Amino acid sequence: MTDATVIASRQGRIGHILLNRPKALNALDLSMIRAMTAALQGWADDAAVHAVVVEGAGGRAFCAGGDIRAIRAAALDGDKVSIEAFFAEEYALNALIDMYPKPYVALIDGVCMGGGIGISVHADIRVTTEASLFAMPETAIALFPDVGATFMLPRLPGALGMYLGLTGARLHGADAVHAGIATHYVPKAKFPGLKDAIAADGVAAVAGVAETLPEFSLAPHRAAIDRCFGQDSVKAILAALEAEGTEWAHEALHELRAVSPSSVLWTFAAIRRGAGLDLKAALNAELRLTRHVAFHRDFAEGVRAMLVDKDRSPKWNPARIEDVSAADIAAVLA
Ligand code: QUE
Repeated sequence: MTDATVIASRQGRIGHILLNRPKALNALDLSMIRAMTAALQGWADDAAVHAVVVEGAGGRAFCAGGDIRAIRAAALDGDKVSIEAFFAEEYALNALIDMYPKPYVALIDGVCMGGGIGISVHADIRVTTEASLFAMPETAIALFPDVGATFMLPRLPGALGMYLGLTGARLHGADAVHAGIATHYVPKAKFPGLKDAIAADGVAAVAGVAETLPEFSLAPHRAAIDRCFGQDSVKAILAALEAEGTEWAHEALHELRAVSPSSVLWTFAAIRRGAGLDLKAALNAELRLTRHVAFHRDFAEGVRAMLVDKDRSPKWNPARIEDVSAADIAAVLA
């Protein structure tokens, strides 16, 4: 066994990447981003490699995100260079996956959030199981849905992307296919053999084991999602949710009131802006946004509350969406 956090190997006609940091739910640190990038670049021109397959080790997660604790530590040290390196190289990897010259298959079993979405959603084939769990939960730590999510979310049906990006709502595997975040739904029991089947028969092997989808669990709320999250401002979204008067709307409102108020506002603007950008331009806009957001007091506080002290009781400043000044948000988005 190796203790490398990324294990890249050739297997028949495929290149295989195993994210191997299971205790951190395979969250990406800079060395893993660099190792993945190097493996993909090496296989891009290798005629013997027909496809790349990416998986997470440990059975619990594909990839839970990025090394956000390290970003917080760098921000508290005023270390702009490290923060820039992390996000620039992570987003370059996301773009490389999008433009990759051969099929890239993400086998997503377990948790797939944040940075995990970035190394899967731009892929040609994104396979989920009944145990997959997707989310863009960054408003909870006062970041914003990045890794190309400002490009991806506004392209989901209706206002689903705005709902997912602002609230961090979680989707199970089949729902992720309905939403367009994943492409195939395969029983977890068939996952162990899938890589070998792709190595032997090519990516068509995935369609061979895909199952019919159960119904979209958000189907009963799709109209309300569009009604509420399709509004032209965060203020109007809050008012629409209050007017809705259902349990679903009450829960969505509760989520929006719990996450960073400033983050809700810059996330709304970033997702709106991403609707008009291509992926490269969206990633560039995201990189500029990280230069401000990583140094916002809410980011240090959000990561403290969710990932460092784990008290899950962040003290946001300003504390309410209504108290955030438009000028502060405009400065972050500049
Ligand atoms: C919101 C987030 C993230 C999160 C939790 C949130 C996030 C992220 C992680 C994470 C999870 C496991 C790890 C790790 C980071 O958690 O972006 O290093 O081992 O990366 O509520 O946005």
